[in-house]
Amino acid sequence: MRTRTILTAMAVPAVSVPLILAGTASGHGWVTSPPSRAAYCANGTVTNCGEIQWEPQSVEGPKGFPTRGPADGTLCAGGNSRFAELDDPRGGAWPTSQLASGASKTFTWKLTARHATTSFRYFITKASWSPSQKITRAQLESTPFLTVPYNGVQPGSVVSHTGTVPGGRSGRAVVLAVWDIADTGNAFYQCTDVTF
Ligand SMILES: [Cu+2]
Repeated sequence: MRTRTILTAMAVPAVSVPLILAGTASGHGWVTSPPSRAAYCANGTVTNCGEIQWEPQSVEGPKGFPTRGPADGTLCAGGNSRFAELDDPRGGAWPTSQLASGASKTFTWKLTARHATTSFRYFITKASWSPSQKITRAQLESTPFLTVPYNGVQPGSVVSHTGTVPGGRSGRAVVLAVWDIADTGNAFYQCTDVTF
Protein backbone atom coordinates (compact mmCIF):
# COMPACT_ATOMS: atom_id res chain seq x y z
CA MET A 1 0.00 0.00 0.00
CA ARG A 2 2.77 2.42 0.89
CA THR A 3 4.57 1.88 -2.44
CA ARG A 4 1.39 2.37 -4.34
CA THR A 5 0.67 5.65 -2.57
CA ILE A 6 4.12 6.97 -3.42
CA LEU A 7 3.78 6.01 -7.07
CA THR A 8 0.43 7.71 -7.28
CA ALA A 9 1.80 10.87 -5.72
CA MET A 10 4.72 10.88 -8.12
CA ALA A 11 2.45 10.44 -11.10
CA VAL A 12 0.63 13.69 -10.45
CA PRO A 13 3.39 16.14 -11.36
CA ALA A 14 4.34 14.06 -14.38
CA VAL A 15 0.83 14.54 -15.72
CA SER A 16 0.67 18.23 -14.81
CA VAL A 17 3.79 19.31 -16.68
CA PRO A 18 2.39 19.09 -20.23
CA LEU A 19 -0.69 21.02 -19.15
CA ILE A 20 1.47 23.85 -17.83
CA LEU A 21 3.65 23.89 -20.94
CA ALA A 22 0.62 23.97 -23.20
CA GLY A 23 -0.25 27.39 -21.82
CA THR A 24 3.11 28.88 -22.74
CA ALA A 25 3.90 27.01 -25.95
CA SER A 26 5.33 29.25 -28.60
CA GLY A 27 2.70 28.81 -31.05
CA HIS A 28 0.76 28.15 -33.74
CA GLY A 29 -0.37 29.77 -36.95
CA TRP A 30 -0.48 32.83 -39.15
CA VAL A 31 -2.10 34.10 -42.35
CA THR A 32 0.29 33.58 -45.25
CA SER A 33 -2.04 34.69 -48.06
CA PRO A 34 -2.92 37.42 -48.54
CA PRO A 35 0.10 38.12 -46.30
CA SER A 36 -0.65 39.40 -42.81
CA ARG A 37 1.45 42.01 -41.05
CA ALA A 38 3.17 39.15 -39.20
CA ALA A 39 3.89 37.41 -42.52
CA TYR A 40 5.45 40.55 -43.99
CA CYS A 41 7.61 40.92 -40.89
CA ALA A 42 8.69 37.28 -41.00
CA ASN A 43 9.63 37.33 -44.69
CA GLY A 44 11.57 40.57 -44.36
CA THR A 45 9.33 42.69 -46.59
CA VAL A 46 8.68 44.93 -43.58
CA THR A 47 11.52 45.74 -41.18
CA ASN A 48 11.74 47.11 -37.63
CA CYS A 49 9.17 44.55 -36.53
CA GLY A 50 10.69 43.35 -33.27
CA GLU A 51 10.17 39.81 -32.08
CA ILE A 52 7.31 38.92 -34.39
CA GLN A 53 9.74 38.48 -37.28
CA TRP A 54 11.02 35.31 -35.63
CA GLU A 55 7.65 33.82 -34.67
CA PRO A 56 4.75 35.01 -36.85
CA GLN A 57 2.74 32.04 -35.55
CA SER A 58 2.65 33.37 -31.97
CA VAL A 59 -0.02 36.08 -32.02
CA GLU A 60 -2.08 34.34 -29.37
CA GLY A 61 -4.48 36.12 -27.03
CA PRO A 62 -7.65 35.55 -25.08
CA LYS A 63 -10.57 34.25 -27.12
CA GLY A 64 -14.14 35.54 -27.10
CA PHE A 65 -13.69 38.45 -29.51
CA PRO A 66 -15.44 40.86 -29.71
CA THR A 67 -17.13 40.52 -26.32
CA ARG A 68 -13.83 39.57 -24.73
CA GLY A 69 -10.43 39.14 -26.35
CA PRO A 70 -7.58 41.67 -26.66
CA ALA A 71 -8.13 45.33 -25.84
CA ASP A 72 -8.88 47.86 -28.57
CA GLY A 73 -5.69 49.11 -30.17
CA THR A 74 -3.92 45.81 -29.40
CA LEU A 75 -6.00 43.54 -31.62
CA CYS A 76 -3.35 42.99 -34.31
CA ALA A 77 -0.90 41.85 -31.62
CA GLY A 78 -3.47 39.68 -29.87
CA GLY A 79 -2.95 41.83 -26.79
CA ASN A 80 0.76 40.92 -26.58
CA SER A 81 2.86 43.99 -25.79
CA ARG A 82 5.96 42.29 -27.20
CA PHE A 83 4.29 42.30 -30.62
CA ALA A 84 3.11 45.93 -30.39
CA GLU A 85 4.74 46.67 -33.75
CA LEU A 86 1.79 44.88 -35.37
CA ASP A 87 -0.62 47.48 -34.00
CA ASP A 88 1.42 50.43 -35.23
CA PRO A 89 -0.40 51.77 -38.31
CA ARG A 90 2.95 53.07 -39.63
CA GLY A 91 1.14 56.02 -41.14
CA GLY A 92 -0.65 53.70 -43.56
CA ALA A 93 2.59 52.27 -44.97
CA TRP A 94 1.90 48.54 -44.42
CA PRO A 95 1.96 46.71 -47.78
CA THR A 96 -1.50 45.82 -49.05
CA SER A 97 -2.99 43.02 -51.09
CA GLN A 98 -5.60 43.70 -53.74
CA LEU A 99 -9.22 42.75 -53.01
CA ALA A 100 -12.02 43.05 -55.55
CA SER A 101 -15.05 44.53 -53.81
CA GLY A 102 -17.92 42.04 -53.70
CA ALA A 103 -15.80 39.22 -55.14
CA SER A 104 -14.64 35.98 -53.60
CA LYS A 105 -11.26 35.78 -51.89
CA THR A 106 -9.29 32.93 -50.36
CA PHE A 107 -7.42 33.31 -47.09
CA THR A 108 -4.71 30.80 -46.19
CA TRP A 109 -3.12 30.02 -42.83
CA LYS A 110 -0.03 27.99 -42.07
CA LEU A 111 -0.51 26.17 -38.76
CA THR A 112 2.54 25.01 -36.84
CA ALA A 113 0.32 23.50 -34.14
CA ARG A 114 -2.98 22.10 -35.32
CA HIS A 115 -5.25 23.00 -32.42
CA ALA A 116 -8.78 21.66 -32.18
CA THR A 117 -10.77 24.54 -33.62
CA THR A 118 -14.07 26.22 -32.93
CA SER A 119 -13.99 28.46 -36.00
CA PHE A 120 -12.05 30.82 -38.20
CA ARG A 121 -13.65 34.26 -38.51
CA TYR A 122 -12.78 37.20 -40.73
CA PHE A 123 -13.70 40.75 -39.79
CA ILE A 124 -13.01 43.90 -41.80
CA THR A 125 -12.69 47.57 -40.99
CA LYS A 126 -15.57 49.90 -41.81
CA ALA A 127 -15.31 52.23 -44.78
CA SER A 128 -14.83 55.09 -42.32
CA TRP A 129 -11.59 53.64 -40.92
CA SER A 130 -8.46 55.64 -41.60
CA PRO A 131 -5.19 53.76 -42.29
CA SER A 132 -3.41 55.98 -39.78
CA GLN A 133 -5.51 54.55 -36.94
CA LYS A 134 -4.97 51.49 -34.77
CA ILE A 135 -7.67 48.84 -35.07
CA THR A 136 -10.49 48.97 -32.54
CA ARG A 137 -13.85 47.24 -32.23
CA ALA A 138 -15.60 50.49 -33.22
CA GLN A 139 -13.67 50.56 -36.47
CA LEU A 140 -14.59 47.00 -37.45
CA GLU A 141 -17.83 45.77 -38.97
CA SER A 142 -19.57 43.98 -36.09
CA THR A 143 -20.31 40.84 -38.12
CA PRO A 144 -17.56 38.79 -39.76
CA PHE A 145 -17.84 38.63 -43.56
CA LEU A 146 -16.67 35.03 -43.38
CA THR A 147 -17.11 32.46 -40.61
CA VAL A 148 -15.89 28.88 -41.03
CA PRO A 149 -17.07 26.61 -38.19
CA TYR A 150 -14.92 23.59 -37.30
CA ASN A 151 -16.93 22.28 -34.33
CA GLY A 152 -13.79 21.19 -32.48
CA VAL A 153 -12.19 19.42 -35.43
CA GLN A 154 -8.41 19.56 -35.82
CA PRO A 155 -7.48 21.42 -39.03
CA GLY A 156 -4.69 20.48 -41.42
CA SER A 157 -1.32 22.22 -41.35
CA VAL A 158 -2.39 24.50 -44.21
CA VAL A 159 -5.98 25.72 -44.27
CA SER A 160 -7.72 27.91 -46.84
CA HIS A 161 -11.10 29.60 -46.53
CA THR A 162 -12.94 31.31 -49.36
CA GLY A 163 -15.65 33.89 -48.89
CA THR A 164 -17.18 36.94 -50.47
CA VAL A 165 -15.66 40.22 -49.34
CA PRO A 166 -17.93 43.25 -48.85
CA GLY A 167 -19.21 45.09 -51.90
CA GLY A 168 -19.30 48.81 -52.47
CA ARG A 169 -15.87 49.39 -51.00
CA SER A 170 -12.84 51.33 -52.16
CA GLY A 171 -9.50 52.29 -50.69
CA ARG A 172 -7.62 50.61 -47.87
CA ALA A 173 -8.97 48.28 -45.21
CA VAL A 174 -7.69 45.77 -42.68
CA VAL A 175 -8.95 42.21 -42.36
CA LEU A 176 -8.79 40.89 -38.81
CA ALA A 177 -8.69 37.08 -38.96
CA VAL A 178 -9.46 35.22 -35.74
CA TRP A 179 -8.68 31.53 -35.19
CA ASP A 180 -10.78 30.42 -32.21
CA ILE A 181 -9.27 27.43 -30.40
CA ALA A 182 -11.74 24.88 -29.04
CA ASP A 183 -9.80 23.40 -26.12
CA THR A 184 -7.93 26.38 -24.66
CA GLY A 185 -9.00 29.86 -23.57
CA ASN A 186 -7.16 31.43 -26.46
CA ALA A 187 -7.42 32.51 -30.07
CA PHE A 188 -4.94 33.66 -32.70
CA TYR A 189 -5.25 37.12 -34.28
CA GLN A 190 -3.95 38.26 -37.64
CA CYS A 191 -4.23 41.63 -39.38
CA THR A 192 -3.94 41.79 -43.16
CA ASP A 193 -3.86 45.14 -44.97
CA VAL A 194 -5.81 45.23 -48.22
CA THR A 195 -6.76 47.70 -50.94
CA PHE A 196 -10.09 47.51 -52.73
CU1 LIG B 1 -0.75 26.66 -30.08
